[in-house]
Amino acid sequence: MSNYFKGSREFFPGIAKICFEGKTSKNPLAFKFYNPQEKLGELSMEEHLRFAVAYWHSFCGDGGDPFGNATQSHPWNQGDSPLQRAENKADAAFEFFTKLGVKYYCFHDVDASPDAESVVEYEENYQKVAEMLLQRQQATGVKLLWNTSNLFSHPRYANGAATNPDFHILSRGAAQVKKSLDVNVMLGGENYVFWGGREGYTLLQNTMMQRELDHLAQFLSLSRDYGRKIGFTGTFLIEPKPMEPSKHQYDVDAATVIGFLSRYGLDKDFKLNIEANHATLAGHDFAHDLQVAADAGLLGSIDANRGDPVNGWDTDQFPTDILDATKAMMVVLDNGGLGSGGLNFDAKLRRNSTDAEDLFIGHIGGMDSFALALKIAHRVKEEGVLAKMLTQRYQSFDSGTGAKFEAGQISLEELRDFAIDGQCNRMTSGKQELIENYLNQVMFSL
Ligand code: XLS
Ligand code: NI
Ligand code: NI
Repeated sequence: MSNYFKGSREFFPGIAKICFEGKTSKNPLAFKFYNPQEKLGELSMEEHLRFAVAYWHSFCGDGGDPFGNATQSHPWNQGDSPLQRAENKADAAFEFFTKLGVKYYCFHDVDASPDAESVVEYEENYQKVAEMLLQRQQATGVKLLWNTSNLFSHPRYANGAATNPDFHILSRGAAQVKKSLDVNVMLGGENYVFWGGREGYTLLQNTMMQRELDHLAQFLSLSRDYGRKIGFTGTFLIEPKPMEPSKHQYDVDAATVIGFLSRYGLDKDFKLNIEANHATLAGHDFAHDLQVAADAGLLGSIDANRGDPVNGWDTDQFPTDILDATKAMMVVLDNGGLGSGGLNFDAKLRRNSTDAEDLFIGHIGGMDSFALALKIAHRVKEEGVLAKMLTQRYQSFDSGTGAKFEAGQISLEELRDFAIDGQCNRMTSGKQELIENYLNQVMFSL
């Protein structure tokens, strides 16, 4: 198996395989911190981080925004037919994955394959593209972290897919999920994602919210049953997001999705795909939503990106904030990793980033940031200072009456009697500044 794939033509000429050169390197096309084989504990960086490239932003994005046309034109979008262009795109994508040294990728059905109005034509296109992708996976060893169906771009989905008030539209969404699951199994996908793009509503007075939620649960259950029937053994993932495009999205944040999954008995097959920029749009820290998912045993995978604190929308920037990434990696390490999940760069170049090398530079920055964050988080875990502080902070529950309380062995009257021992007005410092300073100190020591 060759680890370098070049299709009939090279789409990133002049860019060679990206190598690790260390933190003093001045080469923008080299890793400063991401050294794939470097071990941290039992696992190498590559095994801890399981990076993936997102097909949609990297190979379909063109820099266009609601106020202006495309700024980035891609050579792979030239070709006589939609399927020829899809094949060019696949060549460009696998050239990019292998030059960057990323082992996983993710895609929506219509990122990779030409969309069609007719279900049958859609399926035929997708089947042909899946064969192209399989061939390139086999040639390079690159694997599918997850695929998903785009149930939000086409006009038919203006009122949602699984929660559309029109059953005909729901069925069309189901046809897409069915085919995407077929393709997933064919490509050996490790997870399958549902992002509820337009599953939500804008006007309560024309919406039967409870009925829509029941439909969503039914849609997910049928998808799960079909996936299991055809041999999908991976994890189904739901990706929470609070707004954009809908006003009231049903999958607002991790806590909401966890409540939904357990209410409908879906929490055995579904986990969460937490995206940094979605967590911040919901008014949370990235690490908060990761922790909520981890505490429920449902942290499945990560869409690694970041928002801009000044903008109130999903800017999907490459993650370069080391402290933020460190806090995320601390949760991931405490969770014992991401299992079959990974870190997918759901991130796009800025509108004014127009050189071919910029796509590499964006990913290199994201990979270096998470590599450094992993090193810091690993060091913090090894030193055990924070773990010790945490144990001490809660030690009054470790023995005596506190332990009985946790075990459900005392009454409210006994709690009252415990309170009169005189210590119930004491103050204990949470040491916030000390912890913040400590994290910075570890960061600068590496
Ligand atoms: C959009 C989402 C989307 C999902 C996959 O905001 O992040 O890209 O990751 O549908
Ligand atoms: Ni995402
Ligand atoms: Ni997003």
